[in-house]
Amino acid sequence: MKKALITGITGQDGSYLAELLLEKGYQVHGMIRRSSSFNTGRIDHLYRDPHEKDVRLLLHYGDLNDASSINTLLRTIRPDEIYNLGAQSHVRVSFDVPEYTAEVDGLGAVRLLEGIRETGLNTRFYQASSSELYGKVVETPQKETTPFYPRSPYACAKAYAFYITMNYRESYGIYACNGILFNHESPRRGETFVTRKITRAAARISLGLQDCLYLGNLEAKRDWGFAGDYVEAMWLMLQQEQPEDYVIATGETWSVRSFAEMVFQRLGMPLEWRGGGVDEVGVDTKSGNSVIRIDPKYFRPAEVDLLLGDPSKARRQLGWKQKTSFRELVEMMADADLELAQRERRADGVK
Ligand code: NDP
Ligand code: GDR
Repeated sequence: MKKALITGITGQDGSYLAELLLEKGYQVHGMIRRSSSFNTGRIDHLYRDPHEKDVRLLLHYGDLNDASSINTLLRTIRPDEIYNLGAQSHVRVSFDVPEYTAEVDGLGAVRLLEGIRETGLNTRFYQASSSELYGKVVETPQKETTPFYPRSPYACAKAYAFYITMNYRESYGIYACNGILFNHESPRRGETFVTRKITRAAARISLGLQDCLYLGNLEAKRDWGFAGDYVEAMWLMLQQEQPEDYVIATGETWSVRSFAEMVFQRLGMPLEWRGGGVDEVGVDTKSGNSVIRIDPKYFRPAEVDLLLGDPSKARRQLGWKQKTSFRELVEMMADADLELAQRERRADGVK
């Protein structure tokens, strides 16, 4: 039975990847952080008491900032594959905690790679690289050969992780790949990322649980796919003859404004925009209420204006193709958050 170690298993991607690897018959080990509140909500449905028979999902405390915990996990688990998904993954927050972000997102990768090198394990390594590496537009669509231009402490930390992964591959012959993944979303997306923030708020507004949603830059454009499709690409990258780096994207780009329009439309609130700049509002044309307002605190010191990926190498070499369209993604997220808001309203009524 193949053994995989996932860092960041409690996150959006970690939960989908754990599902995929369990389906494929792997024994899945996840590194989790000690937290004073529950942080395993996304994987609770996969978890079984380890005292039961044939349990294939095993969780271990550790931290990407703690090399000793990493080395202990590598020595005891001896994984065939490591997926390094753990990160302080919020770009805006990385401006507030730049040093911490560099530690986890940058040095975390080299701690794992050094662990593989030191223990001499024949472990394949996946690094969660990001389209944020492209940052300021140099060329579109962005592909594996497009130069990087990081625009945030997050992207700078991920640039170090990208190059150290490449360097350990070239220096020590470790099978190590960078997946340069463009934004991918799902009903499990963290609630402070813009897509989920919009679907969550729109659903609550549609049921009268909330009045208004505050956003930052509506003009930013992103290449948004479905996380469930993207974890398949991570696995495929580690099953090839040669380790290489791949862009994973849809090849379409949409603005934050368009995303919001589609979500509010789906939930029965067609939007009209009035005013401009920081005074712009999104009005629900049915109720006449201003349901979207701008709060400059969500603007970033440096913004990534446009991301649009070219996934043709992944299509050609991995046979990977996205299954879920942008519209299907919007509807999946809006519908899931409507259900969640309905449950909240019922729970409120019971109180
Ligand atoms: P999430 O923010 O949902 O999950 C991040 C995970 O990292 C969580 O499990 C978190 O644990 C864990 N983590 C945070 N800090 C540490 C630490 N110090 N040590 C160990 N684990 C830690 O991210 P996603 O699932 O969306 O993304 C997965 C990876 O892919 C990240 O590296 C992200 O930067 C990268 N990426 C994501 C893209 C996207 O669009 N989603 C696109 C490109 C790259 P806890 O639950 O305890 O907080
Ligand atoms: P991003 O995702 O920075 O692309 O990083 P996010 O959803 O945070 O922002 C996307 C764009 O929306 C604009 N925006 C807002 N963003 C947030 N979070 N909140 C708001 O209120 C808001 N209003 C407008 C942002 O300015 C930005 O342009 C994600 C993360 O998952 C990274 O870990 C990953 O590497 C990249 O995607 C690819």
